[in-house]
Amino acid sequence: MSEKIDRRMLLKATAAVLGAMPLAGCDLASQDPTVRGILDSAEELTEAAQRTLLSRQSLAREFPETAISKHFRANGSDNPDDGDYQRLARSGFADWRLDVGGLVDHPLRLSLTDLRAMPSRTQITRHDCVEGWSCIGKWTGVPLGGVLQQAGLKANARYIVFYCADTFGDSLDLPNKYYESIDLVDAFHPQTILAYDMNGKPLEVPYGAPLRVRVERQLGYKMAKYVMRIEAVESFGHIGGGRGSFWADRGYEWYAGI
Ligand SMILES: Nc1nc2c(c(=O)[nH]1)N[C@H]1C(S)=C(S)[C@@H](COP(=O)(O)O)O[C@H]1N2
Ligand SMILES: [Mo]
Repeated sequence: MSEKIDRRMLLKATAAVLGAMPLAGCDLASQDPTVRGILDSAEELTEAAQRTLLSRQSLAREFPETAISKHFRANGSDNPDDGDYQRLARSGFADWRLDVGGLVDHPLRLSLTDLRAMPSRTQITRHDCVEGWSCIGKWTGVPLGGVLQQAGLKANARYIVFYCADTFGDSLDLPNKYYESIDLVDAFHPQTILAYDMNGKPLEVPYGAPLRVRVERQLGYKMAKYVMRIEAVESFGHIGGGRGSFWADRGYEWYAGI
């Protein structure tokens, strides 16, 4: 990733974290006294915000092979009974495709073969569930940042939403389809991957086959399993129950840092 892109990402992420106005990158706009004022005040705030962002960019602890849990607990959905998913699972996910769309220049439609041909990352990390249990697993997958760079994020993209195959829970008032979202700081974190292997084998159904998110600086519920579609958005108020996450809609934090 070039320095220029890094800085642009950081500025965009800063604006997102501060809830500030999106920063105009255009030279003409920055001559405008109003825009200039916004840019100046954003710069003053940037130092404090950057400290937070730098800590969020640090790596989660990685473990040796010997630390891998003998039994990794499966939680939440462990075998989606949704018809489309069951059909895809029966053919070993040969017909499964990951759709990448929303605020991108080049929407993508990727098969598992496509994903496996992209640069990968393997990491042995600890999964912490909000319920108080932890397991250590080895994950291999494609860095989400690489996929997003290939798709080309539009300037107003601020969050990445993951839409899952499973319907979980029986709330009558809220949509029950599992979904999650993260901001661009986490989306471009080097350990944020779309994992297709677990402990050196293709991800099994209880753990999110064929593809699940690993976002290692946050709690387990952020790590969407059974991912079918990724969408870059400016806001998520219109999605699900409006709080950007199946569990945030049910009272948990949207940002679940550990
Ligand atoms: N699609 C989907 N993703 C999900 C869930 C779920 O029910 N459906 N549960 C979440 C929770 S609460 C946790 S702790 C982890 C569990 O992952 P595991 O089954 O690999 O342990 O997945 C998260 N991602
Ligand atoms: Mo969890």
